[in-house]
Amino acid sequence: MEETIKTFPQHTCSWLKGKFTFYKNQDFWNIKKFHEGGILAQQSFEAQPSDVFLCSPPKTGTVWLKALAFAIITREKYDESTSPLLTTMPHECIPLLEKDLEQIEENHKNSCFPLVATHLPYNSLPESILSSNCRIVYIYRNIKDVIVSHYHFLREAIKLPLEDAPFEEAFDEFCEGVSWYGPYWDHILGYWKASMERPKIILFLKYEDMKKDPTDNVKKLAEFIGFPFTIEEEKTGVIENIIKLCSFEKLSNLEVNKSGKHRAKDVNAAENRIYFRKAKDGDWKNYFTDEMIEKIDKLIDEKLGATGLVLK
Ligand code: PAP
Repeated sequence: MEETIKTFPQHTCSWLKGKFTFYKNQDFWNIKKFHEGGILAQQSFEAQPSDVFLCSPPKTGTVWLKALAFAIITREKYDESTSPLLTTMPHECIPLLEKDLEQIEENHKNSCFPLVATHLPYNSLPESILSSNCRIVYIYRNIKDVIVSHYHFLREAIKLPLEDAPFEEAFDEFCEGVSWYGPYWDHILGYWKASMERPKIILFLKYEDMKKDPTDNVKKLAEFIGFPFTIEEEKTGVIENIIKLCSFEKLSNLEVNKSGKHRAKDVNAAENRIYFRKAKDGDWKNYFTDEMIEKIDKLIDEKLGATGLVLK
């Protein structure tokens, strides 16, 4: 398959000093190994109707959503002092469709663990997910903060110092649609259109809304994935405890997330700390010029204006 992927259109990021190449297939950009994993999943993955998919474009709050969903479904077994989240990076708690097919199949056979994560665009999801009517939770985020987060993540992934990574170039590239699993707006549009057609099986969450009202959003999430809170749980603070456990402050200060590595056995294993940067709404204001603001706002109006989603 590697040879096939090499024939896809390619883009090497010059601002990353040529150390990072995206390939385009099925209308989205990705690195080789995740295209490979996505294609493999399309060819062989058999979803079960009880599977719940946590879907997102990168840098929109995936780690947070995974931690919350994991804490929700395991709350009878663990509490905030015994949760595996205290010692395991949230990405490692939930298998990724593009990477962990064996583990997902194992879960199908030997457990009733329903969660699977993916960054794949809606149109590239394996057919069995759609035909099995699996529930899908989708998280998205203000595009400007996503651009900044994406910039730092790629820069850190190849260990490029800040002063050597021109933000303007990264910004222009993102606006051209070249980003991890991008174009970002197409990713959102795909899931949004599907959610209009199948509202009962796709839940849309917004990063900024989750910050503003975590309790309401966590309740919504728990109900949607089939693990609603009881009145007794609400009264005894179970929701608040889950929110605290999964907060940026808590997770980013855990030893595993400060010094551990994600997929430690992989040659290019990323450090967990790069998944926990600032988690600040509006950090983009420290990076964007007036010209950039105008350009991105116009682009988003053009691409997503009709959806009514607020991304600015
Ligand atoms: P991924 O797609 O590479 O897994 P993802 O988790 O979607 O990344 O997004 C990372 C962002 O979520 C980071 O944002 P920043 O760069 O603007 O800081 C990261 O800091 C933020 N983040 C990580 N954990 C949490 C959390 N528990 N609550 C809120 N935001 C978080």
